Amino acid sequence: MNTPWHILGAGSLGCLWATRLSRAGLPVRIILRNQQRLADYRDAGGLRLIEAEQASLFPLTAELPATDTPIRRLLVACKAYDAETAVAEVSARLQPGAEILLLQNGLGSQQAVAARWPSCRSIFISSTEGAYRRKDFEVLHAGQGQNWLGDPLDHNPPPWLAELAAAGIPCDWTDNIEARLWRKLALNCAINPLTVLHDCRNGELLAHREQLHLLCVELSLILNACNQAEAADELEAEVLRVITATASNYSSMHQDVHNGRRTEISFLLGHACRTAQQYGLKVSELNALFKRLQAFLVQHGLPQD
Ligand code: NAD
Ligand code: KPL
Repeated sequence: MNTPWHILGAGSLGCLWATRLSRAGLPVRIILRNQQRLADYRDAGGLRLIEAEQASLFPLTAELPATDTPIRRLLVACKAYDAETAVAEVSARLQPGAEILLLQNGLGSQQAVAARWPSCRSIFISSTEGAYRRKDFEVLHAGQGQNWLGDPLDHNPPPWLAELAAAGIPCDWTDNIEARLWRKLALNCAINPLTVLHDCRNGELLAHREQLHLLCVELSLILNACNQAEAADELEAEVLRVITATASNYSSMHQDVHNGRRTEISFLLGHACRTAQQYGLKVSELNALFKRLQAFLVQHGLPQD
């Protein structure tokens, strides 16, 4: 019998993973926050995945955090600010040596989970796939991408990696997952806050080249200081490339703010500024950007962390 995949967080990426794993014949159980969400899920009849305009329904088993089924493999698909609390709610069910896969953007939440549950194996994931919820329990697969998986403490890939590929989940193992996460964090720090403050699409940032340059210089300083020289390589050129390739898109942070949703700022720009402080680095552009963004969020009735 295959080890069941427990999916914690039935949002965009959680649904995208759960439905593809189930379609491949693997046992999947989704964990919903409370009785109300469970009742809503039962009314919906399952998870719906929309791909190439085709909708498919997956009536997966759903359960509450407090049930007593043991967990050997847990995919945490919550936002970074919810991840540690969500894992805590199911921690009594985690078996010794259980695997915790962490799908969060940014940095900080993965390290918090890995440090708090050291008897589990924490696997970090950096994802460039795109999905969004059309309504509760209905997800649209909007962008092809890649999932990089890695474990900073153990470079051996897990034996089930091929299961993911067979389920149509694009994935690769990396010995340096932190470099991948740092690189994405740096791109997000250079692009996302400016799109919020200028209320613009990614492409319009090309009018702010000097500011982008200064941010990339400071981000590279941070990356080099914390041994992530690989992630600093040609950072500014990649920022400009991403801005051009996604010119007509709104960044994910812009979309969050526009829709009145909490951002993951603490795990992106906040993490970069805290790291600079730890290393005694002077990063006045990043600090000023962080303060302006926090003030903007407060003015718009959103949490500043
Ligand atoms: P989402 O908001 O769509 O889904 C998160 C889900 O977690 C929600 O359904 C929420 O109710 C649930 N949740 C929160 N706390 C919970 C708890 N205690 N118990 C059970 N469920 C709980 O988020 P998302 O867009 O899927 O993003 C997840 C992570 O993946 C984020 O860090 C995001 O930045 C990253 N990411 C998302 C995408 C994307 O296209 N959506 C792409 C790349 C990376
Ligand atoms: O990942 C992104 C986002 O919008 O969050 C990109 C497109 C790279 C912009 O930072």
